[in-house]
Amino acid sequence: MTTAKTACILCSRNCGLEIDFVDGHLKKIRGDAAHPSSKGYLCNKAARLDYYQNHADRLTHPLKRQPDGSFVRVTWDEALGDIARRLDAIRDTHGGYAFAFVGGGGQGNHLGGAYSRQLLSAMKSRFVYSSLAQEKTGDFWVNGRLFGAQNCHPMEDVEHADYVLFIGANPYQSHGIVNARDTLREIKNNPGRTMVVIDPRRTETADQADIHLQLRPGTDAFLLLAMLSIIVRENLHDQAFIDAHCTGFDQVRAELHRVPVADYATRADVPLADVERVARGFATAKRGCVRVDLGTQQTLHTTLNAYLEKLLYLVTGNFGQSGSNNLHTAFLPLIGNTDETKVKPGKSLKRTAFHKMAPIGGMYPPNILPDEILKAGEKRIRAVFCDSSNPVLTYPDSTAQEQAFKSLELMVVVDIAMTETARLAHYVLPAASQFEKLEATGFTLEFPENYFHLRHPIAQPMGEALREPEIYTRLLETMGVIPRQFPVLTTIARNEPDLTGHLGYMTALGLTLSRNKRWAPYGASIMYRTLGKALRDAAAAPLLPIAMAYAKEHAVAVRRAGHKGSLLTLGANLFRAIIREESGTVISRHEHSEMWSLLKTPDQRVHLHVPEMIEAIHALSREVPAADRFPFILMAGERRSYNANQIFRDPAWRKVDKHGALRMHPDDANALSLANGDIARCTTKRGMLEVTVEIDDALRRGVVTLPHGYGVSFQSSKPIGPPINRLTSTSHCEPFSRTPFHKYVPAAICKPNAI
Ligand SMILES: Nc1nc2c(c(=O)[nH]1)N[C@H]1C(S)=C(S)[C@@H](COP(=O)(O)OP(=O)(O)OC[C@H]3O[C@@H](n4cnc5c(=O)[nH]c(N)nc54)[C@H](O)[C@@H]3O)O[C@H]1N2
Ligand SMILES: Nc1nc2c(c(=O)[nH]1)N[C@H]1C(S)=C(S)[C@@H](COP(=O)(O)OP(=O)(O)OC[C@H]3O[C@@H](n4cnc5c(=O)[nH]c(N)nc54)[C@H](O)[C@@H]3O)O[C@H]1N2
Ligand code: SF4
Ligand SMILES: [Mo]
Repeated sequence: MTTAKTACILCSRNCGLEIDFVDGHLKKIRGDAAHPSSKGYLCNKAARLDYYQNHADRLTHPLKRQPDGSFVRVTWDEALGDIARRLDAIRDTHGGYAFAFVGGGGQGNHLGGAYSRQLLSAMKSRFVYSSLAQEKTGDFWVNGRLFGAQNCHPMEDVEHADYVLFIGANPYQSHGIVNARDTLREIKNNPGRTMVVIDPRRTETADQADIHLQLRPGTDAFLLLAMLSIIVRENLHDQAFIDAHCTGFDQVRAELHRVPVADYATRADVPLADVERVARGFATAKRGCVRVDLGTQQTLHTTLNAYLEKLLYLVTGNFGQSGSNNLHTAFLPLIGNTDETKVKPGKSLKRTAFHKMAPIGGMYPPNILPDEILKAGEKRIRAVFCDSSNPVLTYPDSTAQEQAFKSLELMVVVDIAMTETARLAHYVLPAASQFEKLEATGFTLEFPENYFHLRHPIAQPMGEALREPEIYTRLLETMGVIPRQFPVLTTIARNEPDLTGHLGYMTALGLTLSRNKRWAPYGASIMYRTLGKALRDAAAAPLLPIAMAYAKEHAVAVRRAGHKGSLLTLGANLFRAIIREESGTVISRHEHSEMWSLLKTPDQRVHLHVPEMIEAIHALSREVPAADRFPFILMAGERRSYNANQIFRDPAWRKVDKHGALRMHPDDANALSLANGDIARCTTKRGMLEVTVEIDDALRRGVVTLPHGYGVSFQSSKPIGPPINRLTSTSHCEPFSRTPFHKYVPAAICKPNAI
């Protein structure tokens, strides 16, 4: 038995863990009290992690699909040799439009991204399709306009707030905030603090709240505008804050004055007195913050919702202080900045061939992927590399995604398991699990103290599985884009005394890359093969320049976190600490007043006036509620106690809710003569599923929910629980960001024999 430190890989909190590893199994799983953020906290799901590590769908060898759909085992050399030849041919014949990278890191594994993204350069492509672009890109776009860059990302300091608004977020189940259940309990038990939940369902979080506004689904924009209007009409905005830190308030205020408050409260179906109470309460609280999630991001008016939610905390001055919303630093960069107004003269954003869609935050949305594969003619995507994602189950319209993937000239899946998506691939490449390699995430989302957790392997890869750094480096070498050896760099890395902070190596690398510009995009793999030889784990090598850049940009805060060194050595010392500290490292400690330096607007002010959003406010005022032939609104993808994206495959991991039930209000169930446990049919414009009914008086009438994370065909079985994206469609999305309206899917429910 060994006991090792690592982290949970099931959600963006990545709580620190201490695990007893016995005979290949993750046995006793405890919270790690030394972890800088979770401090020993865990939720119910972490105890089940052995079901991720050990299950019958784990991959142990590279596989090649045969014409009859079966797979045969091949060697790594055969697989990578053939993949490299086919990629070269596709690029040389059709150019950069022909290749897309799909996925690239789930809830726990972003280090591999430093390596996998190099393949885009090798394929002359910029097309990264990511799940983040089916939830957060509307939000990133707004951040670009308000704060000057799409990767200026605000988070909320719920732990220290007196007044918290949860809008379309259920942190009791989904977490996403520091030690969610403890934090919620503390607010609940403190009479001086107020928690408001805005959600069509009385969620587990709403059960802890002081106030629950059970709005009609898809009406957040109306409700938020009504709240903002009340705030400016009653002069509850923070004029001193606005004068000091913002521009454009006058135009915004003029718009807000025009909002028909009572009408909009009615549209949202929330009593006006409640809207007023929350607007006033939030605006006058000493320290308030707003947390949103998929309930505003995967529903109608996605991008406008993001703008209004941010206006709420900005006009009330709840920004840049303890207990408010704050920008934070980023260590591993997750989000890019592709704001069309920031493109350098002579350059343009790479638009997709069919939808002419520009990237947001550097990513393209899953909703357009099938069309870009099937309908883009000569410029269509012909080859896809899919890594750490299971788009057949998780992207909108499983049937369309399958059809598109089946038409590809080359599809390669890198995963730890045989998934629904992998079954469609020409090659399936087995990756080491997250407990079998050095790993980390870019979920470094805290302020004023931010931390980074580099996890070391606690087990050996299974069979012939390889770690992603090795897979992608070998592929690039096989494609001939980088040589297999760099003798000079290897020698310098080996011989340089550790104390110099790899300065000699970094200088030599800089010279090599400036003399051989064609190698510049492949720095991660070059460092892995050369500097890696001098490190405890080669995969850490690209973190050195990242740590150096971070230390340069935030030198004062890095030193305040206890790291020492001169301008030249601080970064290398930070890098060393990151490798050494097995529970995670505090990388920076800011003062709240320093948050303003993280803004990227030239005047370091927040630009409140966003013309496109003002236009969206006008469009909203003209919107007439649509009559639909479907009587229900289905929320396709609820977070519950036993789902965790598509990370687990073995259904035995679940203690409850084995069927992934359809929740429905008792009155609706009565009207359809449905009882708990009955089978019902759920039909949408796109598909039909048979589901198990669970009666739930926490819902609004006319709203039903299905969970995310089910529908797995474990060991090629029939889908277990609802594969919800059979019900969703690629065109049911926000026209602007193309994020799907998963929380607002018109549906009909009936008894199976009723049709
Ligand atoms: N247990 C568990 N936790 C997870 C995950 C998981 O799969 N399982 N996944 C992780 C990931 S990737 C993510 S992105 C997060 C998502 O986390 P959340 O967004 O918190 O989770 P959801 O349950 O998808 O949606 C949140 C709430 O939105 C509400 N909602 C639906 N429609 C509307 C609306 O029109 N307006 C408002 N205001 N609310 C609405 C729903 O009732 C629901 O309570 O969870 C993370 N954590
Ligand atoms: N209808 C509907 N659809 C949704 C949602 C919804 O609410 N409703 N939620 C959306 C959201 S918010 C998200 S974030 C996505 C999530 O969906 P995806 O982007 O598909 O992400 P995961 O489910 O995390 O993907 C997990 C895959 O990564 C593999 N994996 C695990 N560890 C490793 C590793 O170390 N290396 C490699 N190479 N692979 C690994 C797992 O085996 C699994 O196949 O789903 C989205 N889809
Ligand atoms: S799933 Fe639970 S234990 Fe795991 S990181 Fe999220 S909150 Fe922590
Ligand atoms: Mo997500």
